[in-house]
Amino acid sequence: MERENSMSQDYRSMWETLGLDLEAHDALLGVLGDFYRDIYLSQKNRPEGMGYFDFVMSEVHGLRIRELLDEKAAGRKIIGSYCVFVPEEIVLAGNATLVGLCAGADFAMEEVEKILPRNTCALIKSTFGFKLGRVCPYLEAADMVVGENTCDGKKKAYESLGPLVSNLYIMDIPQVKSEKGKELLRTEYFHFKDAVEALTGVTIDAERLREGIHTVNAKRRALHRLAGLRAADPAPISGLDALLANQVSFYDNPTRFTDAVNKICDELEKRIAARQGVFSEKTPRVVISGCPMAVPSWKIPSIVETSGAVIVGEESCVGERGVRNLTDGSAQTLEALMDAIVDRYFKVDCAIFTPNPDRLAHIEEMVRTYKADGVIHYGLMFCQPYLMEAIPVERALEKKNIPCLRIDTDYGMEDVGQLKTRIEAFVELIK
Ligand code: BJ8
Repeated sequence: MERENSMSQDYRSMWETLGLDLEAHDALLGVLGDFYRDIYLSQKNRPEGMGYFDFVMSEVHGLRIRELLDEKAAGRKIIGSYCVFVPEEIVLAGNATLVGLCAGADFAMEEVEKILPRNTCALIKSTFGFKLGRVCPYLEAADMVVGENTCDGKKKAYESLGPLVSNLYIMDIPQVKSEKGKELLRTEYFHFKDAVEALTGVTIDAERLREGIHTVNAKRRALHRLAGLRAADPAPISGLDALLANQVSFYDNPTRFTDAVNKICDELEKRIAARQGVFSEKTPRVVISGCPMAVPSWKIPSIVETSGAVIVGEESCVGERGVRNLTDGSAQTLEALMDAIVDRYFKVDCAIFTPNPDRLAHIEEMVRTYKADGVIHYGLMFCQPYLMEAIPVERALEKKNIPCLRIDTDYGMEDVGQLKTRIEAFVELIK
């Protein structure tokens, strides 16, 4: 107990040094803790390996921040990002650590709406809320924050974020999958490499980059393994827990994370062999597709999995869209390895691309692979790319007799009752 007290005291002074608003931060952690207990810890039959992720979440603003500050003290730099187009391979090769900064909760909304229009998507608003409310230790610890020109909302919002942070780096992202588009991505990734080198003072050579590729590939392979095991019926892990693993991948030390995921996969393989699941066999199976779900946006998965269905895959940047392809690390030269990175990221089928047929093909492939009975399309209100794409996605799926439910929502809780009714009806339909 004494040790716990001194530890939390230690964290408080750490948060204070980072410039956090302690009172607001306490309130945030309080709400988060309750939310986590109600949604996560109340689940039945969880794999034991989830204990690791519970621990990481309980220390997400504590021990992990302490580790990052220790890394900084030892000369390493921290880079924050809002998008899976920021290549972690390059960051690691430059002796820096990448952390995800997207947030999945409303905070300081009154302040946010003085800077951004009300009809901005919840993810962008949340980014500003965490900055204006001074409650995100990751953002405050970052030596560089990377904003990317993806959707209109983000790219214009970064113009307003610039004056609020001292270290914003903007990366341009193509919108068309053409040769010209690929050339733009290549140019931008070389610029980014230069910027990382300037920040860290480390020259990125082929060997360092190959090592970075190796580390990130191992992490993605572990997540592929986890995803593959979810094809089993009964499902050996809940969608909520699998989502949590994907969310933690944005914060945790990559090598330690890879080990934890592989460990849980070992356990899941045993569960599958013993036909043991978190839900009974023949529980209706759902793929979630759409906008990324950053911590703690657990509203939809929690409703789905308390309405008689299990989520077996996420077509999302916090999920398969973000991790699905590996980077070829076999080349010898720095140029060729950089090209391999460009090739890998150019396949990310974000809805900001026009046209974007690969995403639809991937959703259908996931339905087949994970033997899903239907798709729930998750769109954040005012997110034009995903809401626009939701309509052709729904039509194409229905043509193939794959039921699809389109949900437009935000981070608020006002629509929970209505969503539950719609999701329960959908689960009845796909049974
Ligand atoms: S690669 S999905 S992480 S841009 S929800 S802010 S799109 S208005 S998050 Fe994304 Fe990169 Fe694409 Fe993935 Fe805009 Fe939509 Fe908001 Fe969004």
